[in-house]
Amino acid sequence: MKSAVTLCLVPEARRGPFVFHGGLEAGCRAAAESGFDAVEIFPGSADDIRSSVVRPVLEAHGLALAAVGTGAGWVKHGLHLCHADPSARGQARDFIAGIIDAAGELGAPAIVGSMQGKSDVAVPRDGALALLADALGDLGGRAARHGQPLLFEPLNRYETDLLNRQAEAVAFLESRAITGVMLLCDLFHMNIEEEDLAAALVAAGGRVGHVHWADSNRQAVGLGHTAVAPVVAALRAIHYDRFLSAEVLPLPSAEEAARRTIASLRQHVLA
Ligand code: LER
Ligand code: MN
Repeated sequence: MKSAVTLCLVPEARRGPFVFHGGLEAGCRAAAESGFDAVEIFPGSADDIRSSVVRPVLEAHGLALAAVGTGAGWVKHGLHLCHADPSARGQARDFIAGIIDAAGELGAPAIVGSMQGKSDVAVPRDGALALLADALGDLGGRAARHGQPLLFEPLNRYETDLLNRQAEAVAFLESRAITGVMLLCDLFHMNIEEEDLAAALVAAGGRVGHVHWADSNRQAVGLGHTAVAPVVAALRAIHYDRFLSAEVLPLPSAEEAARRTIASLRQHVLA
């Protein structure tokens, strides 16, 4: 398993669960100095992660790109895949597609988290799930053309009413024959929704494509009360060898969140 840390390039998301802010160069330098293998970037749009801009910075700091978030489509533009307005849904899909292509050129997958959306009075849950299935099928195929999975992230009930648990998401993908999509299992959301984090990971098995390595309070692992030893044992049991990415609040500071995350990885994963 490899380590990653979040780097947010979007001023509107400064209060979000991201460790580093303040630009690509400064964030990558801090990530490398902290000892991470990779960064997970939250860009304002595909334009922020042009290969000609990002690749030299990653190379200069010896970092990989773990994944790229698409949530700025929601945070900056109010777009999501189940929006009642077809033109907003189309723009949401185009926004994600642009990031899939730009991330793909850098050899990384894109994430669908908050861009999955939620139901509302105009789009009841069944209809929203049908829209989501159609979009994920299309975008999963696009990601596959880059040799990447599309990472779909079940979110907790306070963020969406669509798919909150890993098993629900797997059943959804399988029953609708959606290919090219893997799960992003965020330990913070799982702490709210799952009965047993380790059992949920084992059940998701080979569908687990990315992990957000966060404690119960969305701080660095070690600063909350999630028992991560069984989580790591579950990931080993399913032969998970991808990223553990610290999508956590920069508390008590970005540097300390990074330091505590690396310490948790040394204690539980690299030991
Ligand atoms: C994104 O990775 C995430 O976990 C969400 O909570 C963002 O809304
Ligand atoms: Mn997450």
